[in-house]
Amino acid sequence: MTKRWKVRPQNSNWGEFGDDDQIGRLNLITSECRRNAAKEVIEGLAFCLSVPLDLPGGNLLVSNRLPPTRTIARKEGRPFVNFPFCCDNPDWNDIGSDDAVTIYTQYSTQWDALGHIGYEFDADDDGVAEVVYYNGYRGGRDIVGPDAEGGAGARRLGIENMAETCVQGRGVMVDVFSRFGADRKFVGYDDLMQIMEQDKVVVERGDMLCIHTGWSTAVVERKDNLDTQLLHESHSVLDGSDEKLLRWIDSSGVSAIIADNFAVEGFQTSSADGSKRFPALPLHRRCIVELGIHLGELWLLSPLNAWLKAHGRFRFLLTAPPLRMPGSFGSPLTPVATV
Ligand code: UVW
Repeated sequence: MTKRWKVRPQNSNWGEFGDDDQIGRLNLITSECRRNAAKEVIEGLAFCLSVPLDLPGGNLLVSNRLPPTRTIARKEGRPFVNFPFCCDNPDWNDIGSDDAVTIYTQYSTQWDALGHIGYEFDADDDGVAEVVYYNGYRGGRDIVGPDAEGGAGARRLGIENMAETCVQGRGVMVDVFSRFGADRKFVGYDDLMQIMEQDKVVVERGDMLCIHTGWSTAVVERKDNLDTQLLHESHSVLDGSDEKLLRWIDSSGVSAIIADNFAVEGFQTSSADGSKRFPALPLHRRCIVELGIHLGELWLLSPLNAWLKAHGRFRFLLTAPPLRMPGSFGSPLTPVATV
C-alpha cells in the first residue's frame, strides 16, 4: 500500500476503494448487481452498441485521431491473404488470411481509461502543483511518455484494469434525444431529472448510465457527408459546468457513464461575462480523475433505446469489456446489450 497524496481534490473519493485502487467506481458492480442485471434478460434479444469502428471517418472530429488503417500480414515474401497453410502436405488444403490494424483507441466507439485524463493539483502539499490522475497516480511516474524506459503508456490506470473486471452489469437508458432532438443542448441536472421523472427511469448503485442523444445515429446516416456543424454543434451533451449534475453523478452511485455522442459532455468556455471559468471538460475531471468513473463515448444507442421505449423498459444487461491491452489510455469495443 502506497499513500501517494497528502491532500486530495475537494470532491474526490481517492483512497475510498483502497490506496492502490485502479478501477474506481467499477468496484460498485457487485455479484448482486450482475444477478440483477441478468434478470433483465427476458426476450433473449441482443443489440450491438458500437458504430462501425471506421466511423466517424476522416479526422474532422478530432485532428489527432485518425481512422483505422489495415496492413496485411506477410509470409515468405507474400501477402497472407487466401494463403495456403502448408505447401508440403497435399491433404492440408486449408487457406488463411491475417491482418494488422492500427487503431487510435479513442477514434470511434470506446472507453476512456482512468489514465486518459489528469490535471495539475498540489497533492503533496508542497505549494507546487503536480500532474495527478485518479487516486493520486502521477504524470511522469505512472503515466509516462515516449522517452521513458520501456516506452510510453499507463504503468498504472491502463485500460487492462477495466478489462479484468469484465464490465458486465445493468445498463440504464436515459433518452435525452426524445426531449431535445438534434439541436445542441447542454443538458444539466434539472433537464436530466425531468426526463428521468417523466420516463420513470430509476438509477441504482452500480448501474451503468447510458445517455441517448441520437448523435452517433446521425453520424452513421450521414457518414459520406459529415460536416463540423453535425459533428461539433448538434445534439445534446451533458453540461459539465453544472455542479448539481456533478454532485448527482457522485451521489447516484453510477459505476460508469456512457453516451452516443463525442465526449459525453460539451466543451466549456468561461461564461459570457467572464465571471465563471471552467476547465475544458469538467465532467471528465470530476468523473475520471476525482471519482474514478469510466466514460464510454461514441456508442450506438438508438436501436436499443427504440426497443426499450416500445416495450416500456429502461434497463438491460450490459456486457462491455474493453480490449485487455496493457498500458492503453482507452480502448475500442463492441458492447452488447441483452434484453
Ligand atoms: C478528449 O480527450 C478531448 O475527449 P474524450 O475523453 O472524450 O475522448
